[in-house]
Amino acid sequence: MANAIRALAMDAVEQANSGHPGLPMGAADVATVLFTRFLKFDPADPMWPDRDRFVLSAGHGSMLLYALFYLLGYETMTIDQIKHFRQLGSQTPGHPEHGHTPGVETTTGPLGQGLGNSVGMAIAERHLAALYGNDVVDHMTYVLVSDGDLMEGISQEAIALAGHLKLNKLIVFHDDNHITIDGPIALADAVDQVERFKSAGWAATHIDGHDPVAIAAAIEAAKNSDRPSLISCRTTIGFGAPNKGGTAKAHGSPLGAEEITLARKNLGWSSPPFEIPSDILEQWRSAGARGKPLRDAWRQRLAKIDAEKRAEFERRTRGELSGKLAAAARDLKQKLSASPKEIATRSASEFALDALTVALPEMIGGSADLTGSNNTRAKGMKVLDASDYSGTFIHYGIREHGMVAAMNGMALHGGVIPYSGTFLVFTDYCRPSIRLAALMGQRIIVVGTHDSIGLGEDGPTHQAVEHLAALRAIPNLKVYRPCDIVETVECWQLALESKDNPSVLALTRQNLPQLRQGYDEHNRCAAGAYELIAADDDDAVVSLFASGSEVAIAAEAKKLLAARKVSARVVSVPCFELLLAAPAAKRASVIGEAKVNVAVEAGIRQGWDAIIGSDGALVGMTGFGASGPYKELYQHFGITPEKVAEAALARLEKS
Ligand SMILES: Cc1ncc(C[n+]2csc(CCOP(=O)(O)OP(=O)(O)O)c2C)c(N)n1
Repeated sequence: MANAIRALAMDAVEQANSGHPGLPMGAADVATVLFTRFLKFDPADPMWPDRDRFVLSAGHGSMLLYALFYLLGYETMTIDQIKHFRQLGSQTPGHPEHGHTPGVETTTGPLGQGLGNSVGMAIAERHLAALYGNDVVDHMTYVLVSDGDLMEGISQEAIALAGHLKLNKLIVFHDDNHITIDGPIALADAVDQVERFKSAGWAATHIDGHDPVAIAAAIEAAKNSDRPSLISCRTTIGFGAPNKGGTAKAHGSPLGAEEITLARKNLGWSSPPFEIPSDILEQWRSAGARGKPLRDAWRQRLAKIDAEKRAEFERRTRGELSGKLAAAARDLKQKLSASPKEIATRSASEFALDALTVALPEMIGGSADLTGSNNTRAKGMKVLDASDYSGTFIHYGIREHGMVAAMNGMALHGGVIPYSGTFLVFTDYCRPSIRLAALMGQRIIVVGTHDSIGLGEDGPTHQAVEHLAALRAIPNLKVYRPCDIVETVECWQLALESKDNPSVLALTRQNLPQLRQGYDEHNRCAAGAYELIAADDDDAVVSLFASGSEVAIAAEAKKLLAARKVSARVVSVPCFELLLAAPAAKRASVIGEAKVNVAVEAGIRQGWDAIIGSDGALVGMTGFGASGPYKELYQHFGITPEKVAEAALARLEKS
C-alpha cells in the first residue's frame, strides 16, 4: 500500500517535470500506518468537525497528500488531478493550499508554519472539548515535519508553547531523513531533536520509519501520553530509488525515467504509471471507508446534547456571529456619545473587548507577554492553560511568530475566533503567519499597539515607521488605524465581521481626544474613510486626510487654515483597503476634489499616493524615529498642526 504512494509521487513529479518525490517516498510507510489504522476522517465529509487533523508541515511533499486523497477516495481527487500535478487550475498545486483542495487542513510551504498551526489546532480542540465535552469534541492533531521545519526558528516557539500547554493530543512525526537541499543535514545542523523536544516537556522517541509495527506502536503510545509527542522516524528520502534514494537528488526534482524504472523494480511495483492494482486500491478505499461509522456515531452523540448548547456549537463551528455583536457595538457607541472618553486607542480597545468578548464567547485572546501594554485581556477573561483549557486568554510568551501561527491553526480548526497582541513594530516577527492567514482567508485579529513615534521614550527600535505600509501591502489583509474610541469600537466590529480575511488593529499608546461626538448608529469606518469634519463652506480648497493619532492633528490644522481664511475638510482614513475597494464613484466622493490634498500619518508615504495623488503632500516620517517624550518627538519630526497647515498653504501657493 505504501508503494502505491511512492509510485504516484514518482509518476506525478516526472509528468509535471517538477516537484518533490523524496518526501512522499520516504514518509509513505508512516502515512500508510497513520491513515489506514489511526486517523479519524471521512473522505465524504472532509470538514467534519470532530475529524482528526493531519498537517503536512513540509508542504513541498504535497504529493504525499494528493496520493493519499486519491487512494482513500476523496471525490475531487481523481487520477486525472494527479496527472495534472502542479498545473494551473488543478486540485494539485505545488504546495498544499487550504480552501483549494478538499482535505488540506492548512496551506504549507514556508517551513515551520504547519507545525505552528498544529499547536493552535490542538489548543482549539482542548478548549472546545472543555466547553462541549468529549462526546462532541475529541480528536487528535497529527503533523508531519521535515528537518527543515525543525530548523526554522518558529518551530522552537511552537514546541515550547505546546509543551507548556501539555497538548497531549498533538503528535508530531519527524521525517528524520538526514537530508536537506544542500546535502546531508550535517552540513548545517547537529541538534538532537528527541532531546530538544523532551526538554520542552514532550514525550519523544526514535523509531525506524519504515517499520509498520514500530510506527503503530509509537502512535499507540503517543495517543496515551499525558504530553505532546514527537515520533522521530528514521527514513530514507526517496525510499526505493536505488541511486538517488538517500541523497539530496531525491529531494526536489524528478527522478528521471531510468531511475523510476529501477525504483519500480526495486519496490516490486510492476503497474504502469498512474495505475494502481485493483486489490491495492480496494484496500485503500476500505481504509477510507473506516470513518463513516465514526462520523455517524458522532452525529448521534451531538444530537443528544442539550439543544441550545448544540445550536451554539454549530453556530461557532460555522464561524457565524451571533446577533449580539452589532447590538454590543451600538450599545458602546451610545454610551460614548453620552460620556465621551479621551483615552489611548489601546485602552479604547480594552473598553470594546470588555463588551465584545461577552457578546462573542468564541473569542480567544492573548498577548506575546505584553498583556498590560496591549490591553487585550478583557474583564473576566480566564486564562487558558494546562490546568484549565476552558479559559479564553492565552499567555503566549515572547513568541510572536508561534502565536500568530497558532492563531491561524485555531481559526482553521474552527469554533473560535483568535485575537492577540504585540507592539505594531513586532508584526515583523510574525509577518509570515499574517501573510498565510491572508492567503488562506482566515479570520484572525492581530492587535498592534504602540503604533508610531507616539510611543515615545522606547525609541526607534520600537517605533513603527514602515509597518503600516508593509502590512497594507499584504493582499487580503485589512489594516485598521482608528482615530478615537468610537472608531476603535467600529474597527473591532468590522474585523470580527470579516470572516474571510485577517485584520491588524494599529493602536496608540498615547491618549487621543474623542473626535466622534454624538451617536451615529451607522458604522462609518466601514467605508474605509469618511469626511469627519466638513469644510466651513461648500467649497473646500484643502482636503486633510489622516489616520489614527494624526486625525486630531489634522483637525487642529483645519482650524489654523480657517484662521487664514482657507477652507479645509478633514477625512479620517481608518482602513485603506476598504476605501480602495469601494466603487469608483464612492471613493471619488470621499477623496473629493479639493485643489490640495494633504495626508498626515506618522509613517512613510508608501501607499498614500492612491488617496492623495502623487502631487499631494504627506506630513509623516521619512526615516526612523528617536527616543524622547512623544510630544517632543512630534515637534522634532514636524508632525504638527502648524506643519500640516504650512504644507497645505505651500501647495496652494503653487497651484
Ligand atoms: C521558510 C522556508 N525556507 C526555505 C524553503 C525552501 N525549502 C524547501 S524544502 C527545504 C529543505 C529541505 O530539507 P527537508 O526539510 O529536510 O526536506 P526533505 O529534503 O527531507 O524533503 C527548503 C530549504 C521553504 N520552503 N521555506
